[in-house]
Amino acid sequence: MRTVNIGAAQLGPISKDESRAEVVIRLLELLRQASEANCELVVFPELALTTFFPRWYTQDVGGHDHYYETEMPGPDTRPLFDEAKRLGIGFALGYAELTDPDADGVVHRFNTTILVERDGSVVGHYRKVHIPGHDGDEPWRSFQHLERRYFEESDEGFPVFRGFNGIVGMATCNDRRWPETYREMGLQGVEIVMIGYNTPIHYAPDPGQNALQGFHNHLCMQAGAYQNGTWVVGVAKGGTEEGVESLAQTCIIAPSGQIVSQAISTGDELITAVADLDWCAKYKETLFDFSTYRRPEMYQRIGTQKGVITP
Ligand code: CDT
Repeated sequence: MRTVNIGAAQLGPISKDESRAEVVIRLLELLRQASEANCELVVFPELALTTFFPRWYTQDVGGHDHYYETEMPGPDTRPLFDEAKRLGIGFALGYAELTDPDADGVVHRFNTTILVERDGSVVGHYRKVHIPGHDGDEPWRSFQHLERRYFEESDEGFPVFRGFNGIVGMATCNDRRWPETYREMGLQGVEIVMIGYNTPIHYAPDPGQNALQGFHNHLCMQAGAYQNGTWVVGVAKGGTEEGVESLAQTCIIAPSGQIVSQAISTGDELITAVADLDWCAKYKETLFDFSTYRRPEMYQRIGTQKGVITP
C-alpha cells in the first residue's frame, strides 16, 4: 500500500509588522507538531511568510518588493529547510517570488509555491496561473485585492512531479475554483494536489457571496478531488489579519470527494490524515477512466476559447 502521512499546517493571521524570522518560528512549531504526528509531508498556505500585502495599493509596483523572496531558501527561511531535512519531512511553502532580471533587464513577480522532499531536495515549484482581483487603485473598497498588480500570470501551466511515493502537484488559492486546474493535473495522473489559500470572507463585487465562502471552498475542492480521483489538501491562512477576516476551514479531501480531516480553529493549527494513494486508482480506473470515457474532440472550446461566445 502506498501511503503518505500528510499534515496541513493552517496559519492564523500574519500582521504587517511581523518579521519573516518570527513567522518562520511559527512554521517550525507546526513542523515539529507534524513530526510528532509522524507526518512525511506538510503543506503550508499561500504567501505563508508575510501578511497578505496585495490588499494595499502602492503607486510604484515595486512598492511591496520587501515582501518578496529573491532566493529560496534565503537567510530567514533556511532554518525551516534545515529542520525539515533533520526531521525527514517534506513540505510545500507558498511565497511571493521576485526573479532576477531577465535578458531584457526586467524582473518578474510570481505567487509561487516550492515543494521540497524529505531529504531537502527541491522537487519543483508552481507559479499561480489564475490571478484574481484587480490591478488599479480601487479606494472605494474597504480593502483591496491587488493581486493582478503585484503578480504576473504564470505561463508554466500545472506541472506534476514524482515524489512522496506518488505523483503530486500544486495550485494556489483562486486556482482551486477552476475545474481546468484539477483536470490539467488529472491528465498527468496526479494523486495529491496541494493548495494554499488566502480567501477574504468579504467579496466586494458581490457581498451576497460572503455567506457562501465556506461552502464554495469545499464545493470546488471536493469536486476536483472526486472528478480526478486525487487527494486534495486545502490549507488556509485564516482569521482576521490587519482588519480583514479570511476563511479558515483547512481540510484534507480523499479521492472520493469526502473530507477526512478539517481544522476547527481560525489560527495556527495542524491537521493530519494518512493518504492511501492507491485509493486514487479506484476512481481513475472506473468511473473516471479518462482513456475510455473522455471525449476531447467534444471539448474544443475549452482549450481554445477564453470568454463566452453566445449563439
Ligand atoms: N488569494 C486568492 O486567490 N484569493 C481569492 C480571492 C478572490 S476575491 C478577489 C480566492 O479565490 O479565494
